[in-house]
Amino acid sequence: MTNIDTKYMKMCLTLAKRGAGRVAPNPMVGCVVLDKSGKVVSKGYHKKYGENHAERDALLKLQNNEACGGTLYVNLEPCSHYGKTPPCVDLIIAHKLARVVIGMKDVNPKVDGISKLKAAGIQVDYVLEKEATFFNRVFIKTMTKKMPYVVLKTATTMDGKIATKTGSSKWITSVASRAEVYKMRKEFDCIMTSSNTVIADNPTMKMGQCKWKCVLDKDLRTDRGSKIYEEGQIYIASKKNTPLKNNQLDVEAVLRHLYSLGIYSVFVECGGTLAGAMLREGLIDEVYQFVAPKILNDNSGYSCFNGDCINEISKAKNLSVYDIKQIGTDILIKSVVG
Ligand code: AOF
Ligand code: ZN
Repeated sequence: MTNIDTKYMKMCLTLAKRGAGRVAPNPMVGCVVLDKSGKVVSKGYHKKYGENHAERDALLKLQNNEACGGTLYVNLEPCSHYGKTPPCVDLIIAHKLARVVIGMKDVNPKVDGISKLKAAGIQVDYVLEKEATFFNRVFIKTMTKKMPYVVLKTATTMDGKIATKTGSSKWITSVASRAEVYKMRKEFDCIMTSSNTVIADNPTMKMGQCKWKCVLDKDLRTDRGSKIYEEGQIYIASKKNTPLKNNQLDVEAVLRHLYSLGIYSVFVECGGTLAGAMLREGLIDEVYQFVAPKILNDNSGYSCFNGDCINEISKAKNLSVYDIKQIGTDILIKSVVG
């Protein structure tokens, strides 16, 4: 791995990011093509679901044989199957590239591009594999598990509380944090919450372009006049349409159903009971936690996760923080579960 390889793979990831929000369930992919002398002759990315893959987008811009003997960088193994477009490997081979540098192997079982490239005498190398894999974590989950990617948002005091014992919670975080939540919702296909949250807070959960809202309402206790139902496509999961597990709605079954509706990412905003149950069941991929500089100083307040009875600290869930930023007076911590 050279600095040059790293530089162009980073460029692929930056290009790929432009497709965010438009390519799901496909991955975000970017591509950079260098000629024999190492000069960049083309760039491309996967713009929209169903449209050209990144490699095709880049290679079709070439006029002559500029890429012959050159290097192609792409953050995902080039495809070898006939899908919405013909295989990218065939085009790479036709352009006579000498080397292909990829970020990660494709998890799509239909794809076997690396061996096809090698069989055609093209050198294949990996670079920034960890970064490229993390970058397409939503695609990896949806492709391998046939389940939507789940991010749980919570907003707490510094002692991890979401409300006082009387249920008072407005507002823990600042106006700026709440505006950030509104922006976040747009990045997901669906917002999910519980009947408890709808009844206790009557939230609007405004979402801009986000298409779906899912309310987990086992006994259909929520009032259809609640603000959450004012906009969006609504899916109410109740015991009438969802199996039960330990006398509660089987949230995994709900998520599978959402996937069958074409929902690939879910943003959960709820209280400690649902958050705790989902964490216990291994249904949360990431946590976005807003922490306000407030301390409740009262153990009988409500905690953001309340789903387990743990005696040993070694049994606590482990998360990996990948992003921290200050939003107004609060801090936003983004972390991956596990
Ligand atoms: C690539 N480059 O830019 C993308 C790839 O439905 P299709 O025909 O577009 O095929 C989708 C599959 O192709 C997808 O699941 C993934 O395996 C691969 N996506 N591959 O080489 C790209 N978007
Ligand atoms: Zn392709």
